[in-house]
Amino acid sequence: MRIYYSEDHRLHFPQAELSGGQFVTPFERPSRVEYVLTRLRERSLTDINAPAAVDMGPIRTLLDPGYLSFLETAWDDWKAEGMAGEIIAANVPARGMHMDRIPQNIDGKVGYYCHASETAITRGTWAAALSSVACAQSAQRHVAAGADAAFALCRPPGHHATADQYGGYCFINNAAVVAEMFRNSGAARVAVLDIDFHHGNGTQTIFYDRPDVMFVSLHGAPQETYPYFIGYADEKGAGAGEGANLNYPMTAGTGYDLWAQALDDAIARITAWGAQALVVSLGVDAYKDDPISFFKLESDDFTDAGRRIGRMRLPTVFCMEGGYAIEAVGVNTVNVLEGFKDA
Ligand code: SP5
Ligand code: ZN
Repeated sequence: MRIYYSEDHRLHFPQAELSGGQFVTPFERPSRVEYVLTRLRERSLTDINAPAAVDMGPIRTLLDPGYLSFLETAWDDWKAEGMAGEIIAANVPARGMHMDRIPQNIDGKVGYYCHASETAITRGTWAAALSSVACAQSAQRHVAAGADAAFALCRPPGHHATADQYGGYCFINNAAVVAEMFRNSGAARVAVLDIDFHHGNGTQTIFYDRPDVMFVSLHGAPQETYPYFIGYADEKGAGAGEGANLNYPMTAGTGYDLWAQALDDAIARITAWGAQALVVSLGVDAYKDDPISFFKLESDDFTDAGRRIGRMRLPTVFCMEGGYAIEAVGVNTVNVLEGFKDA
């Protein structure tokens, strides 16, 4: 399986994440992908390529122009305002306030364009986010040209980013861009299967009213975990998109038996719907030892999950999302890919 990877992910390395009332080293850190690379090489998956230049076309189609220009200049604007530290959102539009008036001040803009203050922006964040989506785009082109599958080793991840908000360690929604590109390259129906522990709120929101892209997510129940305010089972899509959104929220302690039942149901629904291409938001934070999650998957379970996904026999792009049990991220991620190949 071909892999796309850019060293430019290292340009995004915030020093601080607000967690439990303390600033900690972010869970989403550069070493995560080093473990994936090491494991890929150990397993002789060495077709690792730098991505082609980013194509802003599908990104501009999908995302808000004001949001994109905010991301591009946020660091310079923040520094120009005399801020000493990294960009962290402190003020957000809340109930009773204006949700649609964009402040001129950078501190206000940050609140407008952010949905979760654990995520900091630094000098290299924009460049890293572009390199991440470039990997996803190159993977999509490879599959659209006839390959069975490709793996985009994206960092930063993407599935929490909406058309106009960052958060959850995500800035540009890589999986959504891949889905859009599959539509443009001739797939009438594209499914996004999100197996990251967290609900893919960004991807869901971007495609919520679209009948041509189905979004399906297995995740921790919103009553119990981030992103808290979205990811319920009764979110089924809107308007023409009604029926093309499917959530499987699961409670703390969920193990592979229940999780795999949800996966099988998700796969059956995607197949019945008639998807012609598949995007997998591949987070491995459903792992039992993940420090910020509460499912109980074992490393071998990821191989089995990959096998089940592979049996769909769809052209597939895997986009790396979360996974924070750092040493196990490599094994668990590559297990999914190997299970897929062996299906
Ligand atoms: C891509 C992805 O997996 N994003 C996840 C974003 C999670 N944001 C909330 C993090 C909460 C961390 N606080 C955990 C305290 C651990 N005891
Ligand atoms: Zn996650």
